[in-house]
Parts: sequence; C-alpha cells; structure tokens
Amino acid sequence: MTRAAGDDLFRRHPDNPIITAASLPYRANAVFNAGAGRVGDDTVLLLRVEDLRGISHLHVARSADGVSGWRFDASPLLAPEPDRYPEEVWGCEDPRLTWLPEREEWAIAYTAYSRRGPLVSLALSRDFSEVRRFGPIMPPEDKDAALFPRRFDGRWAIIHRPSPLRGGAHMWISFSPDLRHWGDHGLLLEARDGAWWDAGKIGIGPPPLETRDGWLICYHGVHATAGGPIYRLGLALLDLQDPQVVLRRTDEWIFGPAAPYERSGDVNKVVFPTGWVHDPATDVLSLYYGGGDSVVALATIRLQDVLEYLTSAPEPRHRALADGDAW
Ligand code: BMA
Repeated sequence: MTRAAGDDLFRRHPDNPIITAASLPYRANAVFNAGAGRVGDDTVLLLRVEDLRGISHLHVARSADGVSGWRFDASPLLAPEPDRYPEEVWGCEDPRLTWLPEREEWAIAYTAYSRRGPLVSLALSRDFSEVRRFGPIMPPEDKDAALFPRRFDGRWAIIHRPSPLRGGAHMWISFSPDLRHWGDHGLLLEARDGAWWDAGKIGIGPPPLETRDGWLICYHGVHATAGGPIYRLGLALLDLQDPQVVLRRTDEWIFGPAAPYERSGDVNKVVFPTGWVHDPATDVLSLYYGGGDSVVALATIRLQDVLEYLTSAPEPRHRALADGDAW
C-alpha cells in the first residue's frame, strides 16, 4: 500500500458543491456531470441539467475563477429536439469538451438517450454561444465518450464505452478520418473482475489530457454491492504517439464518494467527473465532477503530483486489442 486510503490525491474545494439546482435561473431537479473548458478569460462549464420531467439538457455557465460567480446563459445550449433529432427523445447527458486546434472549434461528445438506449452523439461549437449538431456516431448502447484533441497518423481517435450483452463494459478506442466514420475498434482498458473497485463497468471521465509523460486518463469504475453501486475514480497513462498503448494504470482508486454531497443524492455514492481544466501557469488541475447525480463539485491537484503518482503505478504496457483476444 502506497497511500493510506488511495482517495486523498485530489483535494475537494471548500466551497463544494460549487453549483446546485438552486443556482440555476429556472427550476430543475438536479445539475451535475459538466463538461469543462477554458474559453477566453472564463472557465466554461457545460452543465447537465435534469428537468422536472427527468429529461436532461445541456446549459452553459461561465466564471472567471472557475469556482464562483457563475453566469448562466438565459436558455440551454443543447436541449432535446426529438422531432428533428429522435435520438435525443429522453435527453442529452454527460458532455465531454475537447478543443480541436486543427478545426478551431470545440467538439462536444455527449450521450443522446434514444428509445434504443444511450448512444454517442457529437456537436460542435466555436465558443459555446452557438452549437451545431453533428449527429450520432455510435449506435446504442454506447456512452462515456471523449475525443482526443488531435489526429494520429491522419485519423481522429475517440474513447468510448459500449455495453455488450455479455461480459463487462470496457473502454474502447476507435479511429476516423473525418469524425463521421469510425473503425479499427480496439479494446483499450478492461474493467477488472470480482471484488475490484472497477469490476464489471468502467468509462472515461474528462477527455484525455496531453502531458509530458503521456495522455492522462481519469476513469470511473463501478463496484456493485448489495447496497447499490459505488462510483470511484482511477488513472491511466497512454502513449503520446500511439494512444492504443497503455503505459500505466493505478490499482487503487484515487478518489471516491466521501463527502455528504457525494454519499447521498438522487443516486448515492457517486463521483462522476466529465471535465477538467489545467492551468499551465500554476500547474493546477481542476476536476469538475457530479456528486450523487445531484450537484457539481470541484477537486484540485497539481498535475506534477498526478504524474508522480502515476509513474509509481503498475506498468501494464499492453496495446489495445483489435484481434481475436478483444472479441
Ligand atoms: C452512469 C451515467 C451517469 C451517472 C452515473 C451514476 O451510468 O448514467 O450519467 O452519473 O451512471 O448514476
């Protein structure tokens, strides 16, 4: 054991939860699982807001310090329009924001909740004052998707989480020449088995973050118990040139539900990050996460400390499986 509890790496902000349903300019049931990015002088959060029917939409909030003074748009950026986009009939959920320098725009990978189950949809935006839907890119059931910011050998890459009828739900990586047509699917990170904290079901949190040591990945793992699931977080590092290569993966979870707003909510014992922002000037990494599927919370750490911790983690050094072993 290298750490006492494994979940003391990130520090919870004393003002948590930083956004609740009461902060919004209209009535809603819950606000959680926000995408995050830095736009101009502001941190932008694309909030998942669950309305009083139980259907979610995505709403923009901006703040200069990323903690307080949130300014909410008057209306949602992306609300389900089932007449035009039937795949969104039961909502738009859990956005992950990736700035694509080549296209000079943000990609929003979100879960569209269709009659056939959740699927991965893409939308594009220059600065979150407008949005253009790109449409579904993975059939149901598939969710927890985040794009890499740049191409590898001419192809975009995305991490996503299909839910097969048999076996665990694992993280896959797929490639595309044009963001539309995806293939060369490889099994990237497997959910573990048995009593592990990340047994059975895992999924990416915020989009991969490029660091000097590799692509930093934060993922959630689900532990099924008689008292319901527990959502906790782990870290992994992927090779910079070839993101199919897993360099490191933590054994222990590094963050789990401990605070009251994480232990109890609409869904108890959930921490679910979907966004992070790294400030190169201070090296602070701000992780935005949903607490108990009810509120938005913030935890911080120095990126240097994450990388030091990860480089002491086990070295699986395996490549995504795209052959017989993956299937
Ligand atoms: C996942 C997603 C998330 C949610 C989490 C915990 O499957 O649906 O939106 O936060 O479960 O309930």
